[in-house]
Amino acid sequence: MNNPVAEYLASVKPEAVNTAFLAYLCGLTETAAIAPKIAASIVGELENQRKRVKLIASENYCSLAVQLTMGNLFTDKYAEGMPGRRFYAGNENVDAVEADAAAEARKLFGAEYANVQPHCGADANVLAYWAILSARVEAPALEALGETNLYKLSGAQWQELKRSLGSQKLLGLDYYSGGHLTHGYRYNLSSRMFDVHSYSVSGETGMLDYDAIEGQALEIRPLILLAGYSAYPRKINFRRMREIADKAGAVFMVDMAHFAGLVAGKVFSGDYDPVPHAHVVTTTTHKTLRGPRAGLVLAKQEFAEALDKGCPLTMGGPLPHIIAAKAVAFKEAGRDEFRDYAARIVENCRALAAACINNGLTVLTGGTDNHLILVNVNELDNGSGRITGRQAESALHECHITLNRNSLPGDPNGPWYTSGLRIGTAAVTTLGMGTAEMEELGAIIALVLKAVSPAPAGSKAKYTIEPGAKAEALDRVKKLLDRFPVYPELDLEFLQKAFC
Ligand code: DSN
Repeated sequence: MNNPVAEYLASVKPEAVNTAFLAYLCGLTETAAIAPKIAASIVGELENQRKRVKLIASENYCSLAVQLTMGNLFTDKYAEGMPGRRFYAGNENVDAVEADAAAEARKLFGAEYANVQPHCGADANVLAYWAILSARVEAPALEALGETNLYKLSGAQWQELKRSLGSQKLLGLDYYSGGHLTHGYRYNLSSRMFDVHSYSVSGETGMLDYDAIEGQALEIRPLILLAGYSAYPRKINFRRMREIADKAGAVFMVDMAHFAGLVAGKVFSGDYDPVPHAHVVTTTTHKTLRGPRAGLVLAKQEFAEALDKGCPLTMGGPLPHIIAAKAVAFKEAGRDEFRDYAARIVENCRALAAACINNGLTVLTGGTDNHLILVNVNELDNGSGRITGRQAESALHECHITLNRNSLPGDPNGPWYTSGLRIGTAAVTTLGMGTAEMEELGAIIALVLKAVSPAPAGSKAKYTIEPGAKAEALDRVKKLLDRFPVYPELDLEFLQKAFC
């Protein structure tokens, strides 16, 4: 097509113009004029997402309002500092956007303080860790030296202060129990910043054992007690965790990246809402919260000063165009429809867990309280050997079901091959699917997993899948997705003709 925008406009009556589609079309036309392959890949991604059902627990589909807010001239601005106190001139509008986004975040979560600058969850965690170190370790150390300003320290004092900062204890959920890499995993910066200790889920129930955590915390006396997860299917009692932190003299930090949408949507309230209980809460904004790919830190006022020094502490220039999209997402998450959405995520997840169990799969802890379940695929023996999480993930992807393999507590197959699958319902709930569709998805997943065998025998990555089962699964996924298209506002056929 010479000019896709003109062709589209000529094909519709003015009152029938689809503005979201038109906006996409204009954007892709600009992109294709410079980089046609990039435009084709964007359309290719839509095609891919239309034909594969997304069950990755950490992904979602944000609104087109959020997406379109990201593509604007704010990307050209440098804005180190905080609203009203920048290291560059010309930030009047960035100030307005950032102040609005932070106010929306505070209102949505009932937080005393919000920093909307982190680019992602890992960024938010590094900022939170250093702000806690600054407020609780560095500031008292400076005070003991009769100083408030790092620049006034002698070379020897500065060296001594730096040495002391890395020796504090962090106590978080261990990786195999569902903790995140940034919670002290050996290959992550967090394990170099802190003397890391971990608590695990109970070997009997697969759930957190608060009395055991309390015993550990009182023995270790960490600077930070950290709660939160990437792969734990149950809710956490944050009031109880705060009690433990207080007894141990620790700062209580929560990483709610996975379940921020359930907090915003009031599914997790009272003892299960981390914001009133924790000193510092971090999150991503793109998982259950359904905003742009980015991060956020919420905190009690005590940490505001340290967090406001995020630049130059751990961050450079913020991304004002993404912060604008965060403001849009926070407004969306404050609506009644979002509460309904959050409740349906969990309802769907419970239905999916039941469907998996009814179809003979092993679901850890016997169910879920949140948006994800963990399935132990290593329990299945299809006659020619047990499969790994990696084989299960690949076979399901071949059948157009996208999810990810995951380590399980005490996993004999390690973090690469794994024995588990993590399955989440945030994205399919956005598409409008309900419990009937979860029953169908559970049945299709079981159909595929029961048809997979390691091949050659003993392989942890290669596999065969029985062709009849694969054909049936592909057909059933297609029928499901035909009823629930991703971004129905976008005319895929038109975009393919224009850009592919
Ligand atoms: N990668 C995200 C997840 O899948 O949980 C967190 O980093």
